[in-house]
Formats: sequence, structure tokens, C-alpha cells
Amino acid sequence: NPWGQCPVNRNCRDKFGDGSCDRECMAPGCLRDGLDCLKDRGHCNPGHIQYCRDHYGNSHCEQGCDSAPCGWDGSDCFANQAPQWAKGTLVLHTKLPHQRSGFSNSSLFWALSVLLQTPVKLRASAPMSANRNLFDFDPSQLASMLTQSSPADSVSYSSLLFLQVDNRPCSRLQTTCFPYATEAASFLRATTMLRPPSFP
Ligand SMILES: [Ca+2]
Ligand SMILES: [Ca+2]
Repeated sequence: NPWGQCPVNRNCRDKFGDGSCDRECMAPGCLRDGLDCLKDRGHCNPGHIQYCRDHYGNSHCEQGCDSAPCGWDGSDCFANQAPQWAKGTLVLHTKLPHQRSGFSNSSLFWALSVLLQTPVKLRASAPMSANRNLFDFDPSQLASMLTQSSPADSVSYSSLLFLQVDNRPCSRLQTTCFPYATEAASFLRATTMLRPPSFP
């Protein structure tokens, strides 16, 4: 339950991401009311979206993509600032098949960054059988999968992605910081529980 840290009587689950700002749900433990209280969230110019997806995190700064709704260009425009990673690692179980060469699918990371309003970077990935449940693994097992070079499952129809949450844009927009990766994970889980996921 992503709202485990939030007092039940506030009903923040029902108010998450409903478009109206509920101040009693703004605490990080209440998942920031699904960012409903962000003033003037803005949107990414529809004509830029595909471009920003394609150029996300390619180490070149695209000014037109350097905003929260456009995914912060994967922090490409923060190159002269030291990374400020959230504590911990965000682990995502995706239906995408594992690719030994690494994920070149910037579109997925762009979509996650737009949801969180803060960029994520791929740290590592590991294959995983699609019928395994991420929550069956304890943290030490996940940690060893992160460092394993030869994966246990030879055939995989899904993957675990180990992601880092980058808080560099916080210096420009403080409302979207995730000091801990677990907060970002709860936020994503809440989003996928309440809205059918539009990403794999
Ligand atoms: Ca709300
Ligand atoms: Ca870029």
C-alpha cells in the first residue's frame, strides 16, 4: 500500500491526482496529493513530445525539453551541476524483454520522468521471468541481482530496471524533489494503481 505512511482518515488515496489540491495530503508520506498542488504545472508542447522522448538523456541539452512536463531532458541541461541522487534505488518490473546491450528505450524513462516531474536514470537492468513477483524478493536479493553479471534466468520475458532518481532540477522547482527513491516508487505505484498504466 503506497499510502502506508499516510493517516487513513485523510482519505488521500481517493484524492490522489484528482486535479484538485488537498493540502492535508501534501506530505511526502501521503504522496504529495499526486502533485495536484503544483501551481501552473504547465504541459509539454505536443509538437515537442516525440522530439523530447527521442533526445532524453543523450548528453546533449535540448532547451525545448528542459522543463518538468517535458522530462527535464533527462538532466542533460544540468551537466555542469553534480548529480544529486535520491537515496536508494528505484526498482521497476517491466514487461520489456531484457536487452544485454542495455536499454536504448529513452521513451520509457522519459515517461517515468514526466510522471515524477523529475528525471530518472538507468543504473542497471536484469532479466526476470514475467511470472515472478517483484515483491517476493527481499532487498538483499535485489541488491545481488543488481551486481550480478550472469543472470540466473536464461530466458526472460520481462526485466527489472534499477533506476536512480535525479534531484538536480530541484534547484529550480523545489516541489518535485524525491529525497528517497522509496517515495518515488510509492508515487509510481499509486499512479499505476489508480490509472491503467500507459507504459509497459
Ligand atoms: Ca487531490
Ligand atoms: Ca537531450
